[in-house]
Amino acid sequence: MNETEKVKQKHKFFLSGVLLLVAVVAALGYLNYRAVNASRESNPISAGQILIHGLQDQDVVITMSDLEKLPAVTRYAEAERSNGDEVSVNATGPLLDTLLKQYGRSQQEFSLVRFTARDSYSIAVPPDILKNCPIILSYINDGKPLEADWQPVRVVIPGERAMYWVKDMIRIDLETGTERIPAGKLVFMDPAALSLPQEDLRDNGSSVKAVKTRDLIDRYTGGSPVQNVFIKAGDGLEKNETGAGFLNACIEVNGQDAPKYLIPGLPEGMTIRNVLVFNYGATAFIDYAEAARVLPLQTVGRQSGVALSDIVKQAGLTGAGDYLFTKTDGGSVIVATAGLGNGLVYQDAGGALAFTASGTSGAVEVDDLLSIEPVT
Ligand SMILES: Nc1nc2c(c(=O)[nH]1)N[C@H]1C(S)=C(S)[C@@H](COP(=O)(O)O)O[C@H]1N2
Ligand SMILES: [Mo]
Repeated sequence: MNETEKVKQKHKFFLSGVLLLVAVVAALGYLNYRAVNASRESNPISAGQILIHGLQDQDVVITMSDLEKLPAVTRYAEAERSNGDEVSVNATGPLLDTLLKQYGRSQQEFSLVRFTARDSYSIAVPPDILKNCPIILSYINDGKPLEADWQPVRVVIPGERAMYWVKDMIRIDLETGTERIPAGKLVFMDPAALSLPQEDLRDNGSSVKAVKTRDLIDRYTGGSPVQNVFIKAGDGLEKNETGAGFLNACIEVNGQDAPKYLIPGLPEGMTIRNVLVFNYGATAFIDYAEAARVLPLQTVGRQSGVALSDIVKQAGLTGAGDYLFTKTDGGSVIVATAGLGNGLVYQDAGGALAFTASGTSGAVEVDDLLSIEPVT
C-alpha cells in the first residue's frame, strides 16, 4: 500500500464512521418519535394512523402502509341500520386476526375489542363475536378506496349489526377479563331516578326529563370507577360502554323510547333506546317499566307484575337464599327463601313499586321498593 492509498483508506474509514453515527442518531430520533407518538394516548393520531392499546406493553401505532402489506380478503356483507335501512358492501382489507398474528396474538384471546372513530363513535365487540366472526379492517369498499371521511379504515363484520361497522376508525383497545360480573345489588331505576335532579332536554323537537348517569352512580353505588358498563335494552340489544364514557351520559326518563341512554354531543348511533338493565361494577340497575313491557307478566292474588326470578336473572344478581329489600324511605326487610316463592314485583295504584309473594308461611308484602340484595 503506498502513501496515497493509505490516505484514501483512512478517508473511507472516517466516512463510514460518520455514516454510522448519522444512522444511529437518526434511528434514535425515530425511536423517540415513535415513543412520543405512542404515549399521546388520547388523540395521538395523524391522518392514516391507528393506535392499538393492549397489544404490547407500549401502545402500537400502525399506518395504512402496514395494513396494505398484510394479506387482504374481500367479503360481501349486509346489515340493518337501527332505522331499518339495509347497508351492504364488498369489503376488502386484512382481518383483525391477521394483524394480531403479526404480534403473536389472536382475536379469540380477548374478551372485548373496542373500536373508536375520529368522530368519537365507539363500540365494543363482545366475546361471542370475537370467537366466531372474521373482522375486516377494510380500506377498499366495492372495489374503490374509502371516501375521505371514512378513512383510514371501516370495520366490517359480516353477519353482525351495522353498529359494529365503525367508519373512520383510528383506535383499537384490546381487553381481557372484562366480562360482566355477577351483581351483588339490584336497584330499580324508576324510583332511583325520581330521587335525583331532573334535567330538561330537547329531543327530536319535544321536551323530556333526564337524569345524569353520574348522579345515579354517585347515589347508589360506591362510586368507584369501572372499566366497562354493560347495558341491555328491552329488545335484546347489548352494549358495553367505557366507564368514563358512561359517566358523561344521561338517561331520559320520560318521552318516547324511555329509558333512553345518550351522551350529549356524541353520535346518535350511540343512543340506546328502552334500556332494560345496566351493570355498573357489582350494581345492576333495572327499569321496572321496561321489564313489565318485555318480560312475561305473572299474577299473584290481585296483582300482576314481573316474577322476581326473571328480574334477578336479567340483572345477573348473585343467587342467594334470603334477600334484603330496601325501601325508598331507607327502611328494609329481609325476606327468607321460603317467602320468595312465586314472588313478583308490581306497580301499585300510586305508581310505586312493590313486592308480593304468597309465601309458604303466609303472604309477604313490601311497598315503596327501591333495591334488592342477596344476604349471605
Ligand atoms: N365513525 C362512525 N361510524 C359509525 C357510526 C358513527 O356514528 N360514526 N354509526 C354506526 C351505526 S349506529 C350504524 S347503524 C352504521 C350506519 O352505517 P352507514 O354508515 O352505512 O349508514 O354505522 C356505524 N358506524
Ligand atoms: Mo345504528
